[in-house]
Amino acid sequence: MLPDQFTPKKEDHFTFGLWTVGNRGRDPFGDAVRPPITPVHVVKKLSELGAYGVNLHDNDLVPFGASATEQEKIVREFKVALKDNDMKVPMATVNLFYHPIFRDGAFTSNDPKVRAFAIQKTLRAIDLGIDLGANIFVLWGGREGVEADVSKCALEALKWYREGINYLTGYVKDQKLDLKFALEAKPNEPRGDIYLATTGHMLAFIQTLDHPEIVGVNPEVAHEQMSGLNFYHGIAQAIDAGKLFHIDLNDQKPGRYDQDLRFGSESIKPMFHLVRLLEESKYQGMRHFDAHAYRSEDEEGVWNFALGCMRTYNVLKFKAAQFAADEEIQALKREIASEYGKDEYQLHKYSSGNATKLKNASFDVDALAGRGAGYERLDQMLTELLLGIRGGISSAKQSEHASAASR
Ligand code: GCO
Ligand code: MN
Ligand code: MN
Repeated sequence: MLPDQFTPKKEDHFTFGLWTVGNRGRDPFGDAVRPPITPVHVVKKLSELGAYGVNLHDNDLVPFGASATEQEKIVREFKVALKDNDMKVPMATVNLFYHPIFRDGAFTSNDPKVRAFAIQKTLRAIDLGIDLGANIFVLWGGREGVEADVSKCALEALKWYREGINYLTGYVKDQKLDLKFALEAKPNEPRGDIYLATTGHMLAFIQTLDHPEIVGVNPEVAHEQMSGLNFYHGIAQAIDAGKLFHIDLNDQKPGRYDQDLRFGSESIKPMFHLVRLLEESKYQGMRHFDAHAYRSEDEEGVWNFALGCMRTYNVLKFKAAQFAADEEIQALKREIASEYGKDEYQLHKYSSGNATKLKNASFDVDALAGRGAGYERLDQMLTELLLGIRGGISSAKQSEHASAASR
């Protein structure tokens, strides 16, 4: 494909997990369909495609149980590949789900020895992440849940979960590491039910921790959509709370298992709103993809998948700029806003005087209730813009808005 304005560039800050492009297409019903791709090859290929970096679980790079000498050799070679390809590792994480020891949870296992092992493994993964330059550490508690609630008390499990995270933030503070945690929610899969099922649950939980200032969230598109939730709303809440430290971009058909589809391959309009929000709110973090190629694909399909994720983000960013520059759309938005008038009751500020005024105010309830909103026309304009039959703005203006949106 010839380069165009949507071709990914380093400054777009796109990252992929080693486990994403490295996914071999195994599923509960069938074996791997693709040969393994080495981390060094992933780094080279992603860099060629324009990605900024790669993220990893400890065991994506260093096999479980490797000796210190083996680890040292693997990390040394990996660092050379990063340097040669101008690639970064902005985020690291820990695998607390694959090994059978975690069959009944890691931080929330009933067995204190398993909980201790999980914390030990995470401390070591933090050290590895720091060594590779990461400043975000994601915690996804894939096994932190139950099939049968008779197995453990949910209150106890939450207490253990909190103890685990407090231990880790204690370590980061004590060692003066430049690292923040991002908690990733998921409602189920692989467990029947996973504790702290949504980003909203995580945001509330964070406030109960010892060091909430270094803990935020890592929301994933698929995980919120599995619960039938509006991802854009969840992201707005995370931004509002100052907690959007990282993001897992992918896609998902509603009501399915976790599909981890190519970003924007299904939910074009919701992902438009998401990208517009990320860009306009000046989100500073990485645009990280936690998705994988269809099982039908060979390695070439994997790189097409990766390029597709990044291009779709850039196309949606361009569409957000077009939306902002579309005179008719903006005029309709202004018209809608002006019809609503201004906030004459000062609702942003309680005072006893304001409250007295409000209690005595009279409203024309019938007129207010009878008014149509105009959103059918507005949303149709957005639909046509996304389908490519609107966009009558000059290319100069488009790039002006695109660069404003990326600032
Ligand atoms: C999943 C999760 C994981 C995590 C990853 C980072 O559903 O499998 O999304 O991919 O994001 O383990 O901790
Ligand atoms: Mn997922
Ligand atoms: Mn994820």
